[in-house]
Amino acid sequence: MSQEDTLIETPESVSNDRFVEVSYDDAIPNNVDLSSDRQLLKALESWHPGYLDWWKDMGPDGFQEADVYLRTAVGVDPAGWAKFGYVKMPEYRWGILLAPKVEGRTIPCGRHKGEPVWQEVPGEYRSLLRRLIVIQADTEPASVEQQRYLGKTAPSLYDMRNLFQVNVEEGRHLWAMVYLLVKYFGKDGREEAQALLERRSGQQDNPRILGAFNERTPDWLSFFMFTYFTDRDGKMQLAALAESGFDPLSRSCRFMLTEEAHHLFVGETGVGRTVEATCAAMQKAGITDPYDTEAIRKLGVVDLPLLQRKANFHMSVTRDLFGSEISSNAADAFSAGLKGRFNEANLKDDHQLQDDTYPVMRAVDGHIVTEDVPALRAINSRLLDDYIADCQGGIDRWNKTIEKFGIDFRFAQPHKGFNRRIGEFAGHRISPDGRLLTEAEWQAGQGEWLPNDADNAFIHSLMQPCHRPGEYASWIAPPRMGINQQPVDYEYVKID
Ligand code: BYC
Ligand code: FE
Ligand code: FE
Repeated sequence: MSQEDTLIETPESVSNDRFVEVSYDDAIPNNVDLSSDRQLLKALESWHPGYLDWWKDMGPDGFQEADVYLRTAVGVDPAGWAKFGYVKMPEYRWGILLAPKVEGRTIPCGRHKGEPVWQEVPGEYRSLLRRLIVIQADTEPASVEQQRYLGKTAPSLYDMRNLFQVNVEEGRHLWAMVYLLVKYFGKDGREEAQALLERRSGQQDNPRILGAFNERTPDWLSFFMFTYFTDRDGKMQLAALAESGFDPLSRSCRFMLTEEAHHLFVGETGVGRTVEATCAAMQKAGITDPYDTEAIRKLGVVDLPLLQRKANFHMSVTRDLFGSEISSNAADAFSAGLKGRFNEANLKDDHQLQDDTYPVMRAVDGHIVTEDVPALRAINSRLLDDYIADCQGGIDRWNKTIEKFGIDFRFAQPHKGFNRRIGEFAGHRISPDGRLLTEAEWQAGQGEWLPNDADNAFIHSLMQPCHRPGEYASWIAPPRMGINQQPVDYEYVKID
């Protein structure tokens, strides 16, 4: 059981007397005293129908009328911020919730370090700040669009419920960012809020902004890999934005991180349960060779090398989300105090980085080298390194399961430069073990490193719905415990 799970899935009752009450009588639940700002309320109320239309058009396909056992954020007290109950998704209470204000908070980094945080947008950084918020916002609906067809092939009602939980919360994250745009950025903020409902994941003429959010999430293995690896980019970026000197953004991101933990949990345990089903089936059939693909697939489980290829894909496209390792945009955002580093407050340096350097791995003249570059320009590189380290925990836990079954196989992260399209390694062909390759070597090897056609066809054949309470697909083990202490055979989604 991961820490993320224990952190998150327990609260049932709510006691938030120490916090601003969230009113659920309002159309838009909030703890930002929306009713006292008529202009803002009006702007959000006029955005709301478009949001609901987007949800109906681009949110989960089917199941919109089903009762889903969802948690809804009803406060921001860490000891009890959510309640659980059956909800039809279009009736989910998407609210605007900010973490409590920290009195006396100061800007943690950059040239304004130590000055009081901003409660209004600092004029000189307006467009830089808006761009960061828009990019963050854009990923939220994008992921819902990517995942919209998965309900139909859910391997259990438990998993289906988790999918929908993640989806409604990504919808709430969109609300969280739209609130900032509309409240603090006037007319162009309202225009950006509208554009967020118009871009579409994967659509050629009006795609989502960042690469990974235009990829397909065609099956449940992709979903679990996405929630483990790509939602973890969300965690890292939100943590960096939670350090922002623009206090409303910081408070917004701090509360979003609370919800994010469950998304990561869904990913980690989803992959973990898949690994478990595979190992158990291999053991039962007396198969010890993890590469005996044909025999393993006949058991209706996913061979471990295929899971590694899936992971390789999701890790590499997600690493691209950190932007160029060496970036003046990132230097500007840090120096302006708009975006910090991961764990900024606990880092032992001057938080201004004028004279510091940071080692960055690059491909130079046919070799992969590590060079010291000015730390300010290496902010993205550092966050990427922190991300890669953060990914390892779950991978180690998956490997423990494999080890327990005595199977000779271990998952590993590919080299940082593997399959990259953005940054230092874009345009280079690099193997998972870090060799610079010729185009011909890459073409010959890529079917072993990334999901190939046979893999995709096999996964497709496995994705058969299991929609009766307590039923789990052959390829995934039931969870150890249910949601909010319900049993694993609970009717998490009532389909009729
Ligand atoms: N694809 O200096 P550069 C989440 C663009 S996930 C396409 O290299 P910078 C979630 C870049 O925009 C977290 N374009 O990078 C997870 C720029 O374009 P412009 C999302 C890309 O600016 C799961 C140009 O290349 N939040 O929450 O330092 C489910 C040069 O930029 C890509 C954030 O990302 C790419 N991969 O860093 C649901 C936080 N990478 O301006 C939700 C906010 C770069 O020249 N965003 N470009 O047209 C940021 O902090 C930064 O914008 C980035 C890029 C880290 C994304
Ligand atoms: Fe999110
Ligand atoms: Fe998420």
